[in-house]
Amino acid sequence: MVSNVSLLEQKIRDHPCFSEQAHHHFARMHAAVAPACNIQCHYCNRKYDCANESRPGVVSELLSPEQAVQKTLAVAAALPQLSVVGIAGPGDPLANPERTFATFGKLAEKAPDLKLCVSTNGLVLPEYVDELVKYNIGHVTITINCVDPDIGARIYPWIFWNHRRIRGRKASQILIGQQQRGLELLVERDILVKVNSVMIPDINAEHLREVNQIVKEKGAFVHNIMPLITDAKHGDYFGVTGQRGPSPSELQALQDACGGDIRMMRHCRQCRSDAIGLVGEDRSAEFSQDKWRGQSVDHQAATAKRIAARAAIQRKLACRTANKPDATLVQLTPVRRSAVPVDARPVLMAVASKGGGLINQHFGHAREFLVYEASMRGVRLISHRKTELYCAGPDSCGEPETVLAGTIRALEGCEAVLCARIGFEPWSQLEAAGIEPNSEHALEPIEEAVMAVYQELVHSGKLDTTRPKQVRAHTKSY
Ligand code: CLF
Ligand code: SF4
Repeated sequence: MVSNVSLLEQKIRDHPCFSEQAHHHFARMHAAVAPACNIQCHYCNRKYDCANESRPGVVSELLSPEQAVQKTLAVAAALPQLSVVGIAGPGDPLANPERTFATFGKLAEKAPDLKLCVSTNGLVLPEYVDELVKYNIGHVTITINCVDPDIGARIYPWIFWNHRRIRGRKASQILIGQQQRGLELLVERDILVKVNSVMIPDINAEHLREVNQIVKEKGAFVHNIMPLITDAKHGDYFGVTGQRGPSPSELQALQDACGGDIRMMRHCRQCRSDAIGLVGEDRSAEFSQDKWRGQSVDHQAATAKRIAARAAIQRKLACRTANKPDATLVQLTPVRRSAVPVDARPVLMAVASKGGGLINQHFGHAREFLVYEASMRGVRLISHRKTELYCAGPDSCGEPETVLAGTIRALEGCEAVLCARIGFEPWSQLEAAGIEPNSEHALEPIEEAVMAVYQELVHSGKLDTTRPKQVRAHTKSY
């Protein structure tokens, strides 16, 4: 008999959003088949993708269900590490039920090895739970920004409900009721639920602790608190009225205050509704219509190849984590622990990685850095920081100072940066900024390398109880 733990393990181990470890290795793709939406969020402009999962200001290519299925099969044949197909926009998938379920129905038939996933604002979720079960949708995301209608009225100007537009507090009251009922029904049917919440300072930031408590009690599996990203250029209400988003330290403090016995997602990239690839990379440009239209795919061969590729990744991970009870928390070894001063302070380190859970990227080629915290408790992923490409090849090398300065700014608060290689110029400038470059752990697994560097820092005496001046000055604003 299969235990509940192993069933859960099977559900999450290759889902890049529900498992932090899986996001280094397994790819997802989004089928952008859902144009309409039934509510209005103050952080949304309908010209762009649904901002409940997507980074604002992104426009995806809308497909018919038939086109989406054809594209998915072509992508799934080209990317054997693909494990999940999600529908997350560009509007709300459940406000477009025919298109959404036609796509899922065909995919379940033609590529039954792929996990199906959907993301919704929750307004009509209770009405579609049976349908989700019917199509074997194992993972659902609900965006829940509040459980108090007075707060909701400041986020949602209206909803479209029973053929009428409803505004203000009443609208939020209906939306909240539907979201909570939808959550309860999904948990009853053993569907894993991720709750997304957009953190909006001075509106719902403090209130999200209560949201966290409630969704945790109701059985949500993971909570993903994302920052509001505003820009007047996006044309949404919050952007135009100057509503600010949270700073990285405000976001981290809230994520740390929540957590407890619910997983907190910290690796979300707010990806576009036609995203393809590992979380953190976007290969959608490689799959434009001319690449997959009319292409014939041998489904059986492609399915067998995917199954074999995913099994090989799982075997590799099993070997790597064989002696570690929790792969996301690499502990100090007991011998080392006894030698470390009990008050050794935590350290943030940036990591350049192309995926695979390894330190395998040149500093100058990184468009984003993963930020890990190493402490006496172990190593954990805190966030990611985006940056401009520092080195774009020989033509641009030599005059990239301003980009490098921007990268160093993006790494504020970090005391080391781990990468596969790094040039002399950035090395010196990072050191001058109080960030220690380190390429000694190239191609090693990230968590082990971060812990090894932490131990070196501790044993070298560099970690007294205070931080170096330059770094401390930076961390105030980060
Ligand atoms: Fe897509 Fe969302 Fe499914 Fe993931 S994304 S529908 S749960 S397969 Fe993942 Fe992208 Fe964050 Fe979403 S990183 S935006 S959480
Ligand atoms: Fe926009 Fe998504 Fe909100 Fe609809 S649910 S208004 S598409 S952000």
